[in-house]
Amino acid sequence: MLIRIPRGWEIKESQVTPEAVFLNRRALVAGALAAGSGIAAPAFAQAKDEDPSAGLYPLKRNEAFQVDRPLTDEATASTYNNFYEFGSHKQIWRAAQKLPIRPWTVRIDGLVEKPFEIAIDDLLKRMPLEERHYRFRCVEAWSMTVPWGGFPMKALVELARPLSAAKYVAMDTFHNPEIASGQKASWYPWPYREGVTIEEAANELTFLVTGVYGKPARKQYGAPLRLALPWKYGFKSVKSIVRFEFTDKRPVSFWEKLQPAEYGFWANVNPQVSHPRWSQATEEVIGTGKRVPTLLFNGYGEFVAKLYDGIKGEKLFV
Ligand SMILES: Nc1nc2c(c(=O)[nH]1)N[C@H]1C(S)=C(S)[C@@H](COP(=O)(O)O)O[C@H]1N2
Ligand SMILES: [Mo]
Repeated sequence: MLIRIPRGWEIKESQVTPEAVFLNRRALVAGALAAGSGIAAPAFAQAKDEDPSAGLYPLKRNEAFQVDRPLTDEATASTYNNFYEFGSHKQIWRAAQKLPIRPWTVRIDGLVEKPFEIAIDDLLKRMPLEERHYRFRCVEAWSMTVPWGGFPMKALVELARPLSAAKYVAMDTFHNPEIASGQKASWYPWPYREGVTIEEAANELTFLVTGVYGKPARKQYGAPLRLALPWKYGFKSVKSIVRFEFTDKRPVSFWEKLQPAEYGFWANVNPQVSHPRWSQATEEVIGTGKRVPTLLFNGYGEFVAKLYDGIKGEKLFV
């Protein structure tokens, strides 16, 4: 396997799609195929009766989480997505419609009192659902503001009953190359995996997303269950989760396996710490054509800065 990583000076600012820099011709071809083979459904096509959880929405908004910018408009947000399972470009929404989201079972295992599986609709019944408006900052220096529906991850941790030895929670995306043609690209370490510490998982900001824009999440957002960690770069917010593994070993995530110097475990947003190949000082607010200064912890320091106080010798911002 040969992954060619372009050097910084070979990349123009306008081409910065950092998570994709190792793309070679094969990957580009695979992406194009994925885009072409999707079912032709408009980005908004999601009949209410298609999703058995539709009746749960809209959810009551939790006003504790305020944002200082307008929400990104839905048409823009639902047609500009990262979801490498369906291609390495931003227009994967069409190909993602192939993902079957029922039945959908989530497995909770590892260092827990008793491993179990739960169907997504049973999980939804047991979790405290609400809407939250969060900023969202991708490592590629763009951002959105999104009205997520879902529940605090803390509620899932309580349901899981982890043993005291559990220090981290790893999360895996589905693996089905027949449906997600991006997963036929064997040079990626599928399935997509991410992880957080138990303290991060239980932080009040950490949100498991089941809905977006007042209805069940469209498939391109990572339906039926994805993470939202608004103070970390977007790649930490893993989509279409099928497994939560409680573990005492720090998980090595998808992007960290590929490029540890560029996509680390912590990946907290910090405008003063550049990505090895570009500055993180500002971000393009998608849909506005404007760049704005990036904020430390993406503006969420009051909730999360204390999580990192005692941590020494770690790259907290890459
Ligand atoms: N399974 C999976 N999860 C993923 C990704 C992915 O490619 N596969 N991309 C990540 C990245 S890089 C970003 S920026 C966000 C994008 O979320 P959005 O499409 O809802 O904006 O999803 C993250 N979660
Ligand atoms: Mo991203």
